[in-house]
Amino acid sequence: GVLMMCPMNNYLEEELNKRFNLFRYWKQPRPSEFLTQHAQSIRAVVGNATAGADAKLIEALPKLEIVSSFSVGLDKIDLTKCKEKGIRVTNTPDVLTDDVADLAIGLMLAVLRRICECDKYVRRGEWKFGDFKLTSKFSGKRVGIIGLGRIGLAVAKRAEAFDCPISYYSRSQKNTNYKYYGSVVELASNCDILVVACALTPETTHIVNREVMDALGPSGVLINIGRGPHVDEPELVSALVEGRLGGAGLDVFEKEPEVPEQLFGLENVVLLPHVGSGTVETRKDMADLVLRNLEAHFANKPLLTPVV
Ligand code: 8YV
Repeated sequence: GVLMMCPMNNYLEEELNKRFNLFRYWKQPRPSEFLTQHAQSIRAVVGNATAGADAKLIEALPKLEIVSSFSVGLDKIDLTKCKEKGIRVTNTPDVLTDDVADLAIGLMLAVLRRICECDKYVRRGEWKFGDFKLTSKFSGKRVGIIGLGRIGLAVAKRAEAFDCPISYYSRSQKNTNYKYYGSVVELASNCDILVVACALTPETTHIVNREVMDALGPSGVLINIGRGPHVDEPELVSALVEGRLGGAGLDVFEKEPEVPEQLFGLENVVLLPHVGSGTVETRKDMADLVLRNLEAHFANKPLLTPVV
């Protein structure tokens, strides 16, 4: 049996249902009774960025062999526990890199050029009463990236085409010509646009704190396409409300789908409902990767994208 944790993709759900004995966790009225009842038959869990496999779930499923995540992020999976118990883990890297990096650039342009506000201006019929006010140029702005992994590099490559000087922070310096800063505050002090593109771990939780936001400053822009908890959200809200930060483009939030309402009235902010990988093409590729990892596992073949 395969346990799907929450609704994520219709094609994936249909295919899992065709190929395996599929259980839908979110449809269970009594989750803990359900787990006790099927503990002996569930051998795989399919999770995503919303619901993965925490210690409690893993403990409840003694026959669990593999957790296959419909996401590149692994923050909802207890990896230590999986290692301990010999449970394999897979994710969906690479196939979503382009989409997430594209969206990061989209957010930069949307925030600086006020694309969403301009659209509202036209729809509200305000254009006939005067031109929209001037906005800020994107090309040539200094882009700082936290985390130079697959997605961070793809953002860098795109921003380079806009003549943006690139710098980055990561745990260790990478083999690249981009400028390295050994601290996030230093990076933020030396860029105009700061992008969060690292994995969420205990070390990177609130990696963008008040000090970092103040270093970015009143003309700086924060772009978060990582995870909500990378940013101290109450501090972000007050920095934006008080004008200590120039703007923000956010695809992720601390308590999704809750978004701080104080942000709704700010025109220097663009808010997206966690859609970084949300294209028809990429979600299909992610689903196929989950399916192929599960098929490989149950056929005793090498996994395609193993993490553990
Ligand atoms: C997905 C994501 O939003 O890959 C990730 O880490 O956050 C996303 O691609 C999500 O898991 C889709 O359900």
